[in-house]
Amino acid sequence: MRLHYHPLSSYSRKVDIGLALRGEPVERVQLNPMAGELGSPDFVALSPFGKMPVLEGTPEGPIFESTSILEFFEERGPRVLLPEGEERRCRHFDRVGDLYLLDAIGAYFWRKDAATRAATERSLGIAWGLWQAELADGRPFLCGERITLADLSAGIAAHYAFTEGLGLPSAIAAYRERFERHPAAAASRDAAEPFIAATLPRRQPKAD
Ligand SMILES: N[C@@H](CCC(=O)N[C@@H](CS)C(=O)NCC(=O)O)C(=O)O
Repeated sequence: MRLHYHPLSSYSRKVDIGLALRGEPVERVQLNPMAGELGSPDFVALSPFGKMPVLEGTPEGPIFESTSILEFFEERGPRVLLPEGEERRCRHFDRVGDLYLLDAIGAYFWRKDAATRAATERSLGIAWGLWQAELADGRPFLCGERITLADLSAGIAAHYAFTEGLGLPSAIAAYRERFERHPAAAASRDAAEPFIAATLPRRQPKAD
C-alpha cells in the first residue's frame, strides 16, 4: 500500500502520524502540488476531489479522506487510534478538530488578511475551549495516556497555530509539547517546517 501525501499538508500529516502510531509499514509517495499533480488524471483517479492524502493499493481500491484511511487500518486491528468504548468520542473530536481547527488554520495559512484572521481566531478560540474542558482533569491526551484519533488534528493544528502567530492558551501549548514529544509527531513537525518557510512567498497578501 502507498500513501500519497505531502509533509506540509495537515491532513496528510494526520494519516502519517496515525500510521506511525500504529506501526504500519506503508510506503510514502510525496506529491508535488506545485507541479499540478493534484489535478492530474492519474491522481484524480485515486482521489476524485484532487485532495491529499490518498491510500493506494488496498483490497477495496484507493481510499481518500484522512479519517477513512485511518479507520480502514483500525478495522483490521489492532485498535490503537480508536480505543474500545471511546470510539464515538474519538470520532467526535477528530471531526471537530478537522472542521474548526485544521480548516480554520488552513484558511489563514494561505490568506493573511484581517477578516480571515478574525474568523480563524474565533473558531480556534471556541475549539480550544472544548479541548481545555476535556483536559481539565489532568489527562495528557483526550482519551487518556496515549495519543488517539481524537488528538491528531488538534496536535497538528496547535503546531500551525504557533507557526502562524495565532497564539495558544497555556494548557494547549502544554498539550502541543506533549504531542510533539512523541517521535512520530516530532518527525512530522520537522518534515513540515522547511515547507512552512518555503511557501511564505505564495501566501496572500503578505503578512505585515
Ligand atoms: N477532508 C479531507 C481534507 C483533505 C484536504 O483538504 N487536503 C488538502 C491538503 S491539507 C488538499 O489536498 N488541498 C489541495 C486542494 O484543495 O487543492 C481529508 O480529511 O482528507
